[in-house]
Amino acid sequence: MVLLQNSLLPLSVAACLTVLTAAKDDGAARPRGVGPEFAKFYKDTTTFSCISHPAVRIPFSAVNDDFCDCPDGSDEPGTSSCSYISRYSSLTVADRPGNSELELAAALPGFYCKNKGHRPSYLPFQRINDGVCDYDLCCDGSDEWARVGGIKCENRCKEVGKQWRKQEEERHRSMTAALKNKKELLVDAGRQQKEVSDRIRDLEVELKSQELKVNGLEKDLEGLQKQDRKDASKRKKKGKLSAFAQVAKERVEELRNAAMEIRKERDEIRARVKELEDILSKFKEEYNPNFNDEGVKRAVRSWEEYAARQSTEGTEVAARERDLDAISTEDSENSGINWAQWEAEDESEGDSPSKLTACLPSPIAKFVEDKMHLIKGLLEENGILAPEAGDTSSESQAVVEARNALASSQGTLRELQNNLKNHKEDLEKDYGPASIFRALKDKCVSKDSGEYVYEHCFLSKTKQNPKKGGASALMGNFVGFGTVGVDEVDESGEIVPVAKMTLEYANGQKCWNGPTRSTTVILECGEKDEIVKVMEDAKCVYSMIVNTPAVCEGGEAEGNVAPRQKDEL
Ligand code: MAN
Repeated sequence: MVLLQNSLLPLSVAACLTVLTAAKDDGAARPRGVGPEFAKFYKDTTTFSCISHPAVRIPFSAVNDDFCDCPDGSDEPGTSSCSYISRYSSLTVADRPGNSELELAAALPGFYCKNKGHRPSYLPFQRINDGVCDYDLCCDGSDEWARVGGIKCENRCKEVGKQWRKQEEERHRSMTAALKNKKELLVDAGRQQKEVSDRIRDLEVELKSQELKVNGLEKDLEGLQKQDRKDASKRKKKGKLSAFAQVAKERVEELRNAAMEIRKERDEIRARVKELEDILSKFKEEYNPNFNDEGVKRAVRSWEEYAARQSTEGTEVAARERDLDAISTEDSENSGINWAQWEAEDESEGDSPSKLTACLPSPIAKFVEDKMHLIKGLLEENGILAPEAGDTSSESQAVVEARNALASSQGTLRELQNNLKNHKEDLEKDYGPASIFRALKDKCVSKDSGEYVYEHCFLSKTKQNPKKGGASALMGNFVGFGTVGVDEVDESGEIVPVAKMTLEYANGQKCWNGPTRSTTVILECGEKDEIVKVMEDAKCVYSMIVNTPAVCEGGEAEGNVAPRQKDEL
């Protein structure tokens, strides 16, 4: 409808009267509620073409006549009669057949408030002449131009503007500080990332050299063990011979002592015999053969026979004496037995495998020896062959030391391998845009709220600490980044959904009769890291609003940003 249909409508009358009176300050007169950027559409004061639908033309007098003629509401910039048309969300209006959703999108952002002394803004059309002074968007009070119910909204732009400028200055200062802090975070994150890359490089070098060291020590141990086995085998055999030699030596000693004892007794007896023989010799020489004493003559004859027998044994006795002289000495050469030689004797010739390998060419001998040790080890491990007594206990100090050195070196190698793995995994991990959260990892912030002090440790965990004491509840461990749509009021007062970055924490302490605790941390740009608000959206399902410079826009100038892993490695 172009013409006024209902003259009873007071707003319509007022609208007709004020169609061109409201916005004259930008050089040309503009209908009430039209912002300077839309002035060009209202220049023709005879006919008005709807902005988004220029084919729909109406007399200019129908602009701001409090009746909605244009599908985009552009003919009513200063009244609320087209306010059902949304700027962002489209509506289907059943009583307006033919109007598609697109056609119903509003062409204008709202009612333009000049707000002289402050800053202009657009007020949602439904708030025009609603009897409420909307000083938040229209500090000059121009939205209540019809004075519905006698309301008069005074111009408060001076004080509102002053307050706003103060807030803006603070906001600007805060944003400047936030950006400075963000840059510091970026630099810190870049430095930390570089440290990880450098450490990986160093670890790779260390690992290679440690591998070589372990290989060398393995070979050393192998060689020493082999030598040890040989020595043990020698010792074992030599042991048997030594024991035998020891016993023999002791026995020989006993016999020699006995022989010497007997020789001594014999010499004493000999001395006595000699004494007797001398007596008898003298008796033979001195007796008187003219005395016909048969007994004396028989005794002399017996003596003469005895003396003749003795002289024939002389050489035999001399030889035995020499033997006894030799036996009596402890000097091994003279005693005829070289005990030292027996004790040190290497009887490896008695070792049948060694005997066998000794006949083989050395590479084959080595192969056979290795195989034999392997088979022997297997048989011992499986209980088929009893392990050689003192196999390990008889290990030489050199082998023990080599084994310890190898074990310690292998431990260091394992440590290096784990370290390298952890560092590589860390480098692959998501630390957010430009890896900025690397600089915040494990940093904790807390907030006193109700019965608890809540704690948020970036990329680590969230916690609920009871103020009255008692155990704290883990509200989740970090699982990753996410996004959430949050409704925000934009500059024109419209509620618009905005995507916010989140940090997700899950698998916290089990809730009695409920799920395990979890937290969504919604990140907002702020000068410093702080928890702004904590909510329990459902039983044991929490959300926190956390301010941090890390999500403020900008600041990623070259040099601040952590290099990408690919470039880095
Ligand atoms: C504790 C707190 C609360 C939670 C209840 C559930 O009191 O962790 O946040 O709702 O346990 O029993």
